[in-house]
Amino acid sequence: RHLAKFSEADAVVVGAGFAGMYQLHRLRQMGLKTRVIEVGDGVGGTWYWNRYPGARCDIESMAYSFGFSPELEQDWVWSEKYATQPEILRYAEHVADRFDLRRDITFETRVTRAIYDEEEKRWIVYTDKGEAISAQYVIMATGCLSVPKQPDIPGADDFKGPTYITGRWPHEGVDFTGQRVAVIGTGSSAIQSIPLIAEQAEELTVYQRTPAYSLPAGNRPLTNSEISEMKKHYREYREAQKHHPAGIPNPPRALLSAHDVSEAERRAKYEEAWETGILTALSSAYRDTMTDQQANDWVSDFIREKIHERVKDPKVAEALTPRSFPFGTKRPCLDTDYFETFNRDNVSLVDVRETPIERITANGVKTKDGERQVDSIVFATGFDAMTGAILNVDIRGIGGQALRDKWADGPHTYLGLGIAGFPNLFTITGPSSPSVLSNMLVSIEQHVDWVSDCIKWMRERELAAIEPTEEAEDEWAEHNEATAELTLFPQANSWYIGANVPGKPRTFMAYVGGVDTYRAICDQVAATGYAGFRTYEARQRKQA
Ligand code: NA7
Repeated sequence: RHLAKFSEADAVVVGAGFAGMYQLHRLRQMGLKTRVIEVGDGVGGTWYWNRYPGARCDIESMAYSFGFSPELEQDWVWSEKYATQPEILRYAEHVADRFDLRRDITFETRVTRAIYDEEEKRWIVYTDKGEAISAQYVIMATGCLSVPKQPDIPGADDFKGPTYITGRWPHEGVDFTGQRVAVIGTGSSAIQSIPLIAEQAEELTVYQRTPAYSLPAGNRPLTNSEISEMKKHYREYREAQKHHPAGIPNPPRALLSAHDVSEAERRAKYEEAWETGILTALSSAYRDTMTDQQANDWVSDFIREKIHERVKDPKVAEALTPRSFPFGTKRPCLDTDYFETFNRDNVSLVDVRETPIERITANGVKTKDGERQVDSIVFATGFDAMTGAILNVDIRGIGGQALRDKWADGPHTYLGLGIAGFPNLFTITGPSSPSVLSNMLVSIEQHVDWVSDCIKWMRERELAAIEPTEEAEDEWAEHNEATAELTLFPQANSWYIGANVPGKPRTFMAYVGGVDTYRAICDQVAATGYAGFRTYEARQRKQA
């Protein structure tokens, strides 16, 4: 294809979400000419795309924010315990303005290919606007949940009315007043949007395949004293985030096993955790919740009882109760009145395990019980997680090897940061890093800092390229698997494991060893001169 433009940069960053923005800021501080390429017409990534009703973060707003700039964290004022999507987007825009990031971001442009030139030890990055950029480094800041899973239900194209995907919500919003609406899916996105759609729509039918564990968020406005208290101690808090397994230090992880206490004590502890409305409160109530079946059964049963208390019709309550996987092995949801919504007269639940969707028709959704006519369909069916956005770019490394081929049986990386055979290509919160099992902002900052320090180290030594060795990658994969096997995580058919996308290879794609342990490992690798990586000098082939 005709190239409209050829340019040079030190680094190309793909994506202008929180990861891409901070990466740009860091590289610019180091004096690197950096280009960010972004598909959307604004910054914010996840918070740019997910504009469905009720979209909020499931990490407290004062914790889900950048820690790299004490001035930023002092100036910015969050309004609620859990920020809404528009507020987080405003924050992202504020960050872009504050650090003058937009001048290096090319919006409404997609990176289509990235080809490594072994001789030059540089990447050529191609965009859909006909630009080719030669760059020494490519940093994929493409997000873990950024490519919505395409509707995989037969007939999806036959439907005459409008369809919506939660992760690609129209910017102008949607008014469901007077409509019969179908929502397909009951993950976080569905659980957040269903109560609001139910208030607006004439009739709402929810198609559920797997019920979710959801805890009441207890969302509320933040008080001035809470805000000033956090701001007084923000530095210590950021340190605590770094040394917590999920980057969520409150409430702290218990030292006791669930087996150490009486049933009454456990119950009281669960009740207390439930009341906090914090995503990790129940899983950190006892140290063995995610590793011991009985410990997990206790807390899972506690949540199941709560669902039955919240839903009036016992049959509907049971249908909404998760039984097929242990609590926490899929990311739990936080909700505001989700289960109570099924007590409304205009809301009904279809359990598609009992009555599978046969197809979508011109006028509605057909199961074996017949066709239900609807005016709009909302697909809250999730994402091609962790690898989708990376593999959407045709990436070719040493010897022309395609990343898609290398990852045909699942993603292989070293630390979720680098990929053998693909020098100077870094992934922010890449597969087999803790990423989605943590407070993303904490993981993003750690990765961006690590990548930036690595590049700085290379520049000080005038090295042209760095890549992990195959051995390091294999060892990391083994360590990942062994760590996951010590937990209950592999029991769930989750997107952590690729189970939600038909045909996707099944491998556990997140490191379960904790952000704290992981950080220590990454720091150790850096401190030992990037052990597990090999480096290249500019003109010579290989160096030990
Ligand atoms: P999720 O958590 O992947 O949820 C997707 C939901 O859609 C889930 O209930 C799926 O059921 C359901 N689904 C997917 N495909 C189908 C089909 N074909 N038929 C019926 N139901 C289907 O995505 P979310 O956007 O809600 O949340 C993603 C993350 O974003 C979340 O964890 C937070 O961290 C933020 P399944 O469970 O696969 O049986």
